[in-house]
Amino acid sequence: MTCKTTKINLTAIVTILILSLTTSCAKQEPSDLSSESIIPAPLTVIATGGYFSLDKNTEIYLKGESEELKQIGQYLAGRFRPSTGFDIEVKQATESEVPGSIYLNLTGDGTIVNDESYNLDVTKKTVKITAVSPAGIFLGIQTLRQLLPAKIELSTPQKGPWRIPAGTISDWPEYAYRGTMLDVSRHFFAVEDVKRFIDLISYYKINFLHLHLSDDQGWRIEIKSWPNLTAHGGSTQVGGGKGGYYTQEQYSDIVKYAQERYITIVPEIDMPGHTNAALASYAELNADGKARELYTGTEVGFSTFAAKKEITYKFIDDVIRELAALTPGPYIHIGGDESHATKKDDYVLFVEKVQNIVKSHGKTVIGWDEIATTKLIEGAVAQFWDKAPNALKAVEQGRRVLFSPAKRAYLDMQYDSTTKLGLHWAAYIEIDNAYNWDPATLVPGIQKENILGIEAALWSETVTNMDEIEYMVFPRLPGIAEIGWTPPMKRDWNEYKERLAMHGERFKAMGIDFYPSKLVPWPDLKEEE
Ligand code: NGO
Repeated sequence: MTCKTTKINLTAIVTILILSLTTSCAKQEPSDLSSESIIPAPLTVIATGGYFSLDKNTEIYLKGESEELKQIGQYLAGRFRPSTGFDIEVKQATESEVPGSIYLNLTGDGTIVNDESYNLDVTKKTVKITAVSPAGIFLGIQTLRQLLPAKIELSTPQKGPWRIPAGTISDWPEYAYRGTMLDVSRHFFAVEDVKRFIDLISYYKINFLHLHLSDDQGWRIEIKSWPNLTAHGGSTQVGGGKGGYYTQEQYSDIVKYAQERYITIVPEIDMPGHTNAALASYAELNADGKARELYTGTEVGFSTFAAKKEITYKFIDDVIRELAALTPGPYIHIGGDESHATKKDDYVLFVEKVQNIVKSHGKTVIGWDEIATTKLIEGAVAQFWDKAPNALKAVEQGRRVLFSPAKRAYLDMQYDSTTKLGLHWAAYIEIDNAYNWDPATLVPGIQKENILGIEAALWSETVTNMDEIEYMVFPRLPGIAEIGWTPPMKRDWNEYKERLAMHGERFKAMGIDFYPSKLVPWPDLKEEE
């Protein structure tokens, strides 16, 4: 009896082994570009059969004179080097085409739609990414990475083959703004963590990173004219840990790192509420002239700048001036949410004045949806997180809306009632809920032309380190990225979940600590060597 069972089990095991070997061999023969799992889904994909092989002779050729293009070439070579072990050279292209090479063509080909569009042409002989701007080339590279086996993302040498299915992809985004927000105030995250975060989000073609740099619990950006903001106001965080802050040099390093990945940093100084860290650092910013105690809890809505004091605006002007000088991007975010301790008249006065301060430093203002209850200056953007009527007020004023509805796009919301990290005041957000919506139809009265884009926000009351960041962000972010990139007609949850499943191996290869949702048919994810 025992013997028989063992025999049957052995036969079963051998059959499974053979089956899994044949399927994994089949997986190594990519020949149908149209069945590849690319996230966000590209606009058009035409498969031509066969594949290109990346091997030790592959070189990267650049067409177009541009320093940025050279940097992108190096970036691409750098991405492929650790896992392939190939020392891929980056060279300027000549007239004759070198078979077996990757071409980055900053020349356009007459079909390119905008700065973020790219064409990717793969034949047996060459791979070509064509765009009119370096951003387009960079985005095309993200697609290319996803066409190689997941192990391309590992940091140790792997065996090939490195095959890319042949065909043509022609692609551009639905929305110009595809963002993520990271709250570095409630818990502080070191420069290295932010850089890793930037690398991970760029893989999904996210192009804006909003940094929530100040809140009741901590001020995280050095302001040279008001040094106590960080010396005192940055010295703690939720739970009483030691907090931290970015020097201007470190911050500029983050900005540059992001720029090199075609991500624009949007800095936020939250005000007039959510300002306890500043109010603890400078007594004069309080209406009663008394400094507040540092705060390490998670309540909201108790702090406010003194809207009627002149010093408040001198302070804000200094802060925005220094921040604008560190910000190559167009936007500065002024918060404006949950100012429950500010009288309504004061709030209106304050937001109207601060919008003009931002403008005077050459930047475009963004604020949470509450700012739409005041008169918005031209170009101002309201970030819809909570109240649709506020978002509508912005549209009525002829302003655009950035979509971050808490019920769908808050990455700090728990997946379900068993999730240990996170909050659930807005909703439990499973992977399907995060994916299955369209900003252009979510709020009646707000259409695509009123929408700047979409942003997924990670608040960090409960999130304390990189692993926890990754667990809350993945795998919801790829879905939100697809909402921002791919037109609604081309999006379907049932098809998406299959593609997402194939990214499990990529998450693993990148060392991402993701939430293995039961709604997604993940393949068996083996431990990486
Ligand atoms: C709200 C609040 C934040 C919280 C977050 C938690 C906005 C815009 N203000 O979103 O202070 O951290 O919820 O989910």
